[in-house]
Amino acid sequence: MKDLRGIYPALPTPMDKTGAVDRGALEALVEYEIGEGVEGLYVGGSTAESFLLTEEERMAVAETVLKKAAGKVNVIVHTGSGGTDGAVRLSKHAKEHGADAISSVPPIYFKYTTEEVIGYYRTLIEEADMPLVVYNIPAFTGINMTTGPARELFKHPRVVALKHTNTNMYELERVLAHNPGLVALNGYDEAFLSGLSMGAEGMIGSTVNFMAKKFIALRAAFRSGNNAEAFKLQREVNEIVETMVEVGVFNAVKHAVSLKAKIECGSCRGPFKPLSEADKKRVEQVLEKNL
Ligand code: MN9
Repeated sequence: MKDLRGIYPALPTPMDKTGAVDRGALEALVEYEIGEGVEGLYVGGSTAESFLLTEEERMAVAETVLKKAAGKVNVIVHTGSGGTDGAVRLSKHAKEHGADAISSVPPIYFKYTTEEVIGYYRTLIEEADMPLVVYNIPAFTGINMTTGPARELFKHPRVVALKHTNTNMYELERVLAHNPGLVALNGYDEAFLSGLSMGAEGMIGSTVNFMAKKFIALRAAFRSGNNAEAFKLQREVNEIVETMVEVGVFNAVKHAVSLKAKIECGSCRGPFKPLSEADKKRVEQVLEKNL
């Protein structure tokens, strides 16, 4: 089993002027991230606008990243979908193309019972025969996997990691305490230091795309016990995150990648609204001050 600990950018999906997926830009981004020293890539998550892409596009994105990464770093492919069948197809596809693990948010929109949610995850694991990273993001899905009976899922031997996109650090610590061997990857970049202090052994984040080195330095400061430095770096991150969330985080990340990595990512699909010129300026200024 691959060691999934580490710092991962949640890759955006670069799009050209017509709104089509730009595979060339995505390849360039994969190369850039590996050069920045990340330990893995997270493909097709929230930042990738996965729920705004067709199944074919999601497969093309996963294939492009897996081929370009060529085993140099871990690749986790998010295969979560509105329904079990689609998620199984995406998971089998990820396996065929060499992903190290699949990952999924719980099934969204309809209100499923906990048994149904756990059943969904079990089906993905069994049908794709893959290790799974549970993507817990209750603010988006309305389902919390780290509290109540849903936590049973973490007992499954092939549930190897949790993407904890939640600021409840007590729940993170409790899930880890009850499931030795489970790897936690922090999901909110603005809470990385808190996550580390409660047992996370890495992170998956949208802002990693353009400041991986800052997160690597933050982790190093934490590990060496330099709390003041770790906190200073987290504060700089948070200045950036605050502005980005205000203007729309996914478009802001795409803009920051075009500035820092010199890779044009285009705009997010609707209903997301493209950044105004004033918003772009705000992003540029906050990066200049804190990067
Ligand atoms: O994948 C991202 N989650 C979401 C991780 O966007 C839902 C985070 O990196 C956030 O974008 C970031 C800003 O809140 O922490």
